[in-house]
Amino acid sequence: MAPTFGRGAMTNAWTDIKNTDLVIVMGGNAAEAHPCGFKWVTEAKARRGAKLIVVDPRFTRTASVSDYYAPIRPGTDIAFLMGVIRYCIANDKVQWDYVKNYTSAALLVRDGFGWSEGLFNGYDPDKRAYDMTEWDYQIGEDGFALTDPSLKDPRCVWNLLKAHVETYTPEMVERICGTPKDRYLKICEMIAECSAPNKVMTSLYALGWTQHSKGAQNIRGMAMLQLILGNIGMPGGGVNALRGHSNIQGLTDIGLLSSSIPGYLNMPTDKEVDFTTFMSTKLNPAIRPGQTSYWQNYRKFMVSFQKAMWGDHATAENDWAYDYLPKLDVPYYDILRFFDMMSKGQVNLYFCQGFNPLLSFPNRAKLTEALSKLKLLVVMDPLQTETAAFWQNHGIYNDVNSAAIQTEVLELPTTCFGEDEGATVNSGRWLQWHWPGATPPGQARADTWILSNIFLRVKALYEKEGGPFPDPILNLSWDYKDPYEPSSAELAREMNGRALADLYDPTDASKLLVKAGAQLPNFGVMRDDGSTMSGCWIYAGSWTEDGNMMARRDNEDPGDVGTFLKWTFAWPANRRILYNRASADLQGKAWDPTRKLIEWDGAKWSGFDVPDIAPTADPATVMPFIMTNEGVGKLFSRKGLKDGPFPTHMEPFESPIANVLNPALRGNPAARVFPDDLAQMAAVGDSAFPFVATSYRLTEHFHFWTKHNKINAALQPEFFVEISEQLAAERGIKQGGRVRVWSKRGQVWAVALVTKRIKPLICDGKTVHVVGIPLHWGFIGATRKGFGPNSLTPFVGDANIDTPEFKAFLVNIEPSAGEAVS
Ligand SMILES: Nc1nc2c(c(=O)[nH]1)N[C@H]1C(S)=C(S)[C@@H](COP(=O)(O)OP(=O)(O)OC[C@H]3O[C@@H](n4cnc5c(=O)[nH]c(N)nc54)[C@H](O)[C@@H]3O)O[C@H]1N2
Ligand SMILES: Nc1nc2c(c(=O)[nH]1)N[C@H]1C(S)=C(S)[C@@H](COP(=O)(O)OP(=O)(O)OC[C@H]3O[C@@H](n4cnc5c(=O)[nH]c(N)nc54)[C@H](O)[C@@H]3O)O[C@H]1N2
Ligand SMILES: [Mo]
Repeated sequence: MAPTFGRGAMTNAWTDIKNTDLVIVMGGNAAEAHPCGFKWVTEAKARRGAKLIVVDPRFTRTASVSDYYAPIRPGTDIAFLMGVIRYCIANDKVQWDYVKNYTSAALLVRDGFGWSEGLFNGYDPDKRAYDMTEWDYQIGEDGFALTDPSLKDPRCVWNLLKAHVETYTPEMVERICGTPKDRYLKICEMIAECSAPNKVMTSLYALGWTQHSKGAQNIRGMAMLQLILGNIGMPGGGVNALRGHSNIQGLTDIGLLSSSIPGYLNMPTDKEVDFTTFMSTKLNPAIRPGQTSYWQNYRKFMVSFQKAMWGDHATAENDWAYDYLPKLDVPYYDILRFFDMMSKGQVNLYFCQGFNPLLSFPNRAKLTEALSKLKLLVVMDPLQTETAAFWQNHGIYNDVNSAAIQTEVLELPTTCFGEDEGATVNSGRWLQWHWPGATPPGQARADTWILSNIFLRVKALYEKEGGPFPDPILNLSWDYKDPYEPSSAELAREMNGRALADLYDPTDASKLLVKAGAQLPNFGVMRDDGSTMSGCWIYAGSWTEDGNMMARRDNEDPGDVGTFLKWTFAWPANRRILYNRASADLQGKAWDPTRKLIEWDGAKWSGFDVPDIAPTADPATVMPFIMTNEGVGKLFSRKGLKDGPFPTHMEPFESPIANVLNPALRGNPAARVFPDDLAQMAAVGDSAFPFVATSYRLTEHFHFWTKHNKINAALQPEFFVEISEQLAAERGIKQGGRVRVWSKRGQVWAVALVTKRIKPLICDGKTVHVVGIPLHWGFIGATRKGFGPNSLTPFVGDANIDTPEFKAFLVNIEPSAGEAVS
């Protein structure tokens, strides 16, 4: 979403779903994986007569309450979505005023950009990468992108998009996706209606889209469609990324991914030798006149972060302690790369905190090999995990030679999130403060206690023994009442940030805005001269001089639009619907008077949400997508994604049919794949692995930890796989019988669930069977011992963020010894 809208977060809020006319759940199964949030879909259906469409390889529990369902072959959503865009353009179902003004449709693209046979220009097969030079606008002498507002120029984004989607005819969509043409066209028709300014669709997705080697492009397909329909910024609209773990949104916000710093700032690379070089690519000038291009403030957030980290040791003279930051020598250390290094013996110590990779990461045989090569594995978890016990032999369920494994394993029992105080950030970016629900048992200690103790001991060692560059550790700000256990309140206040000197209004030097030592009211007051500090700029406003905004529980909702501005705090700046300026037209009036959110009164913006635009920004000049350089939503992502400015159909790495656009392509041509892993993948159309497998969750379990709970264990006691009646008949498999399922990387045994919920699909003239594999079993806990999909899954990820390709791979299946159980 960031390459399209400017921010990578769910655009709207859970409570806003009630405002929609049409919900499309594609690439997720919200009724099962987000049952609480799904109640807002039920509200929209019951109160507004909203319709629900589900597109999923399986007829899920979400599908069972839908108005319209269509099946799709795993890993083919781009073809489907590009086909819907083609349909909208061909049938003039476009919200033209929105597209012309609020998207990049009119911008002109360089002549060198083009595509053929499933590849864009500039592809180098040896590097598995594109040269992106030509993926850019034509820039005029004034530094701004050239445009053709009449949309006649063949090089304008709109005409390029129109030509690009021409391939995806209904026949082509059916051929690639296996979705019957009549079902597909009915869905096109339902979606296209939402191009009217007073009709709005919302998209709910999760892993059915992300866990593919082209996951980011799946999401971009929907982001572009929603721009064409004029549904971004609208109440009841948006692209809603439904997050997973209760605080996974918080995890990305505070920079726990190896390539980021809190607030979506970039971790420097080793080529960025000093702060000036680092900042030189982050100046973000506006590329159209008069636009906000808010990332121009980057330096303020970066310097404030450095001040939060190193306080008085971060000065103008030492480049704000830029040298203290680690520098990346590769784009990032994602988990696939890290485990690959571990499997090659390049890692000695692995600290595994709140994570059970032996079950949750792909190609378990490789993970076991990798963990066996460590000297020390430290597991911080409230529960026993399979990862901590990877060296134990559990028969077929974990068939290892324990005597041959030399890794030392230390388990540090932690508290569980339910026993802690703090904020959990939900998908809708709400930071909701919570209080401990129970007292931690036994020797369990909070994660902060464990990490603080380790830090203070490492620091003491550096103090005693020195080292090549101890400064980042010795000088780290650690200003807590109890240094051995900083409180959640102290950490939250630090993330919000405070003034380090009196802050005066830059336009009126006599006006004191914030006095030294006070909590910052918002990120608008941050400075790049060292006079402010903030651990995570987007959280500014969450703990102000008025107290803990995240603990607020006032459910007042003027206008009944579901924004609830006094309930907790939402980043950024308590906005509930991102890009909400786009809910109004060029005069600043709501497109749909029944969906009024914010409006322009001739002097300023106001309404039921915090405006996502400067309060006095003229509606005719300043466009709504303030985080992009263009000010508009991007139909052409320029160099934003490694695998192309438009989404193009790519097969999964393991696929039953060749890419119909270019049979020579394998998977995503720009995805990184390690050579040993490629050798472990089935060939395209491999007759030894004829079936497509996908993996997913069940509502009765949460990953691998609820199997410790007897009630959940009783509800879903045993590992099974789902297959169609046709596949069962073809292979002589009985309902409830035992089966063996194997891929090129491993095998599992399971109970067969023969179901009408999965049907064979016809793709490129070939019958394709889908095998469904749920996620939740292992060899520890109260359930029966079992397996999960990851003994089978391939070790490859998305080209842009390396989320593993868990949702589409090849397997074989046969009946196995053992009695039928039901
Ligand atoms: N009860 C419960 N709830 C959970 C979790 C849990 O373990 N248990 N886990 C949480 C976490 S961390 C996450 S990330 C979320 C995940 O939330 P979801 O993504 O909704 O969950 P999944 O069941 O993994 O996958 C969703 C659906 O994607 C479909 N699918 C597979 N491949 C494709 C494809 O190529 N295209 C399309 N259109 N659909 C496809 C699957 O059939 C499945 O129905 O759930 C969260 N909520
Ligand atoms: N094939 C396939 N594989 C998948 C997926 C899929 O759909 N298909 N989904 C993927 C996704 S989206 C996810 S999120 C992963 C989930 O994979 P994991 O995150 O590995 O699974 P969990 O069981 O949720 O592990 C979280 C651990 O955190 C512990 N924990 C709970 N509270 C605390 C705490 O306060 N402190 C500490 N230190 N620990 C705590 C729990 O006891 C648990 O052991 O699986 C991924 N793997
Ligand atoms: Mo997740």
